[in-house]
Amino acid sequence: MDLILTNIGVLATPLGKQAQKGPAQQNIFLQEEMAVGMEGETIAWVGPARKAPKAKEVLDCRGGLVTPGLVDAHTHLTFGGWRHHEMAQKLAGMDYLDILRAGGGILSTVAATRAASLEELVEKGTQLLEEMLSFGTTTCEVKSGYGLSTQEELKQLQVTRSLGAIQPIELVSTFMGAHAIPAEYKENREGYLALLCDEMLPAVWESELAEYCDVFCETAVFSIEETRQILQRARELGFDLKGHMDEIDPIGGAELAGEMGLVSAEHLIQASDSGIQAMAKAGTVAVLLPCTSFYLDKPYARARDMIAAGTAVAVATDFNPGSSPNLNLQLAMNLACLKYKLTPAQALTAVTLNGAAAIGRAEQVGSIEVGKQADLLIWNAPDLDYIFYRYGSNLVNTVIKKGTVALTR
Ligand code: IZC
Ligand code: ZN
Repeated sequence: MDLILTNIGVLATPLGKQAQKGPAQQNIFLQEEMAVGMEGETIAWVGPARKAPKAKEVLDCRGGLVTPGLVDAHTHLTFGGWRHHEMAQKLAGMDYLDILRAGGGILSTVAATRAASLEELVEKGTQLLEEMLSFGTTTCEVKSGYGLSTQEELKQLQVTRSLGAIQPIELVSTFMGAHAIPAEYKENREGYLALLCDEMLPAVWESELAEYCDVFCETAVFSIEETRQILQRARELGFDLKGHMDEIDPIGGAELAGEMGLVSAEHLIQASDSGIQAMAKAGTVAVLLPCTSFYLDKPYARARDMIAAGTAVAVATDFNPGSSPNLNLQLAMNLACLKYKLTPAQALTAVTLNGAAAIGRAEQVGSIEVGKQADLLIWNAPDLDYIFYRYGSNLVNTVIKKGTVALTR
């Protein structure tokens, strides 16, 4: 054994290689006096501490909680500029879509991202990922969607590719050219849809820079019919599919997610009962984003109804410069507990195994089991309840990524 974790206070992990839904979302492995052994990048042994095998290196967890590394299944991580100047508009009562309609919001980030060089975006992304790692994120999905032209989208996706190669957090790349209609197509929606379907999607697929395709299906952004058309084209090319659905207005996004069998649907604040049932039937993971509800002062998604209906629930940050300028997944965990009323066990599953399932990584990460990648956290916490209770502090002590200590605080 290369490395063994001893003196673990409590080991807490979901189990399995697929999303845990319904009652299973609550069924985590929770045990004191355990040890975890690693060989190379892989978990090689899990069992009672008294039976722990010998190892080249021993890491004393000093009675702390150990969990899988956190999986942030929804971020818009690479962008130019910030949007703090929208604070005054926000406080004066303009909401998210008002700001977008006025040419700000996403479109102001598009201008700043187009103006930034690839190197500048990589530099900025590196700093953000360093901060994320310190909060315990070891795998992270990253969307494009601030380029909105073929060349600029490819640039943004290339930034994600470069970032994945130079720092420890593993990145899963999503193409989101259908994030907004760019200013130059304001009077020509059809033209932008044609560009997306006939040029951007094939070029991105050809580039192999993205695995998923996502669409912002929302009032004044992309309609249900447009979303269906874009996702259908993406599916024909070979992309796996996601959708920003029913965030602000209930327009039938969850129903479409179920009908088309998307891998995940995100936000779902306004998802209807029939939409939730359609997702449960299709096995679509609900990726819920409580930091966005908090920041936009909107209602919270009906997480418990979703679990009761048999839909797997994941929780992510939605880190982006507009509606969720927070990259700390621990805060999302606290809100999931306090606002969605998930139990600590359900919330842990939501930010580990179910997050991994939402981005097609449940066979590799998201739980502490022999054969899985050795991505683990040692917490400054005696047990699982504590990390959902002590909100506002960074409680991660040590991050282990692929069997190597990536960070100790
Ligand atoms: O930049 O506002 N919701 N897209 C959909 C976002 C938030 C990101 C943004
Ligand atoms: Zn988003």
